[in-house]
Amino acid sequence: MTAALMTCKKDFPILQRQVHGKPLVYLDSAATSQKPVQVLEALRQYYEHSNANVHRSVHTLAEEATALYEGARQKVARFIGASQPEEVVFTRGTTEALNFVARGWAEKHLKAGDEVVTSPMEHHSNLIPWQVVCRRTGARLRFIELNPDGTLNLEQAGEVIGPRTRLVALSALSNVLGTINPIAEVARMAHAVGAVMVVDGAQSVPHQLTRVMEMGADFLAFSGHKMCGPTGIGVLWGKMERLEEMDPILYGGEMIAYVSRDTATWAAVPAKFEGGTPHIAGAIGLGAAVEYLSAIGMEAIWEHDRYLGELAWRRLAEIPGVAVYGPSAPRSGLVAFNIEGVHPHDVAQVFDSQGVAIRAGHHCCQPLMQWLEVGATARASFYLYNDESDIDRLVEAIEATKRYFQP
Ligand code: C6P
Repeated sequence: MTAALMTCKKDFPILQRQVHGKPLVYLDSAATSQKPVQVLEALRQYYEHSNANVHRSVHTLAEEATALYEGARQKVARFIGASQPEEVVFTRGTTEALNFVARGWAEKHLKAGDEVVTSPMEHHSNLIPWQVVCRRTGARLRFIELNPDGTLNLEQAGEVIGPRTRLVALSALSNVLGTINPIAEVARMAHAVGAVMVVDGAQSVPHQLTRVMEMGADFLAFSGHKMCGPTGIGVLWGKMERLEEMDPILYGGEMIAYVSRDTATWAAVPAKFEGGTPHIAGAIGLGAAVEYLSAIGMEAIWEHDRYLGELAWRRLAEIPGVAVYGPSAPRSGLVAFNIEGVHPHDVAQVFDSQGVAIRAGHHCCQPLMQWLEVGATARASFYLYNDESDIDRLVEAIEATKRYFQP
């Protein structure tokens, strides 16, 4: 572990909290991450010194706010290796970004007989928009199946991605299985048949160094709140030509070039997609978050998170009566599990009494739960502020749960 990683926990005030008289162990970063003082301070500074609307007025505060907002766009663009800041569209989060692509690009370009390809491990945000697009256009939704260990069946991907495929939508990292998907490889398959590649980066961008050009994505969606930034802000990155051919979804203030009584024309990308007053503070906070993560180093964070995910998977797999899901390695920094005979919600409740915060449920992945043949799972997810001692607390909480339910 690098020195920066070893000392970063002190940057997160909430992690000093006690829960039910025990030191908090936060293992729910896949749902939302905690925020460092650097991000909290950026939000405070903005509201205390520069709060104004952006791209509208010319007074000093408004110009400061606009410079901060556009500065955040530049920081995010650098963070993901975009070729220009204008390719970064601020949205409310991954869900909104994917819906923008579905409504603004796919509905416009797809017709009956076309095919959309996705996988059964997708979050509902990267499934339902495509179901609806297919229903509206007459296109067909197809799936790349999974291998028994929860990895993608690439051989079958080569069969399902074919001449009728217009769009492939895939998550880079699964929020349940911890599977690391071979995005660049699937993107090559998609491009070979002239399809666009949409990547759900909700779980990957916070943890992995992202280089959109090498990834081969046409669109990438992610959320600020899972990467040390505020809630309510996220990003749709798109190749400029794709964004230019995409229709806006939100009509109103600041997304226009010219409006008459009867008609209107659109502003250039990205303003075309940012109708209404945006989440200015959120964007500024996200800018501070990507600076914070970059200073620690995304390669080091990825290595650290993967190490914890793989270690946790191995340690939990050894416990009698515990089922773990997804591949053993390589895997990302989370592990979904079940304790025999105990409902995952009860598991989470006992964990909470021990000060250990995890998530339980279907994780917005009901088709994946059907594939796993379970109703729900518990899930522990790690981030830069976790370490091996947190896995010890996780294992202790499992033992405590077993004692409680199986005395
Ligand atoms: N997954 C989880 O606990 P939003 O809610 O828009 O910020 O992100 C949606 C989303 C999309 N794709 C993936 C792969 C995700 O993991 C998520 C969010 C959280 O797993 C909350 S359901």
